Amino acid sequence: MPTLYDNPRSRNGYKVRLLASHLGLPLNVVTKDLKAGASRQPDFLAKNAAGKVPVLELEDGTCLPESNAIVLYMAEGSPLLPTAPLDRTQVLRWMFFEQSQILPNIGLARMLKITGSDAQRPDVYAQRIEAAQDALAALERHFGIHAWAALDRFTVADIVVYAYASVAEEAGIDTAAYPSVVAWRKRVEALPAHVTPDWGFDA
Ligand SMILES: N[C@@H](CCC(=O)N[C@@H](CS)C(=O)NCC(=O)O)C(=O)O
Repeated sequence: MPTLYDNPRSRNGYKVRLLASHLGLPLNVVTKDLKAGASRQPDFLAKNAAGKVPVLELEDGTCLPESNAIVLYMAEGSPLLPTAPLDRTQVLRWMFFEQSQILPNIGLARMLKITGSDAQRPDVYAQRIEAAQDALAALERHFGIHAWAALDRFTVADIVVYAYASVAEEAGIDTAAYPSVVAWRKRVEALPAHVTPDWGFDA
């Protein structure tokens, strides 16, 4: 069984666990204490030179960092990752958008907020909130006319975008301005295989 190095607060790790639930794939989840610097120890840096979770370690010892790369690897051959070139490119388009527009903005604003650092670094926090609101506005325009992210059905694009779009409130953003995003989040949460972010740690 593959091992996932992760932390319960990591929404990047949650993408992988949420996908594992949708695919019915077993994972051995190992918690890395990020506050204690576990991801920067030599043994972990040998698994991911960037010193970040999540990392998926395969049974042959191969280590795969980067949440979206892990998701692509795990979903290969499943209905959640289309094979037709244009369909797959639509999925990748949202995965790139997530890494460039959603994760760095909602993710950092959330981290500043939940650690209380938003008051110490108000300029950084305000800049990230503004960019996060731009990203949410783009999602609002999309979900105003589309039920799902990439195609006319649920794919891994929905999983990766959901991971941080679902914690906008934790970043300090009022989502009342994004009703179509909220409605799409509810569609994701209503799927039978949906699990909450703490899922997998007691497995
Ligand atoms: N682009 C990476 C980002 C990974 C990342 O930022 N991980 C955070 C937790 S969500 C982390 O490990 N932080 C600890 C550190 O940087 O020491 C991905 O999508 O997996």
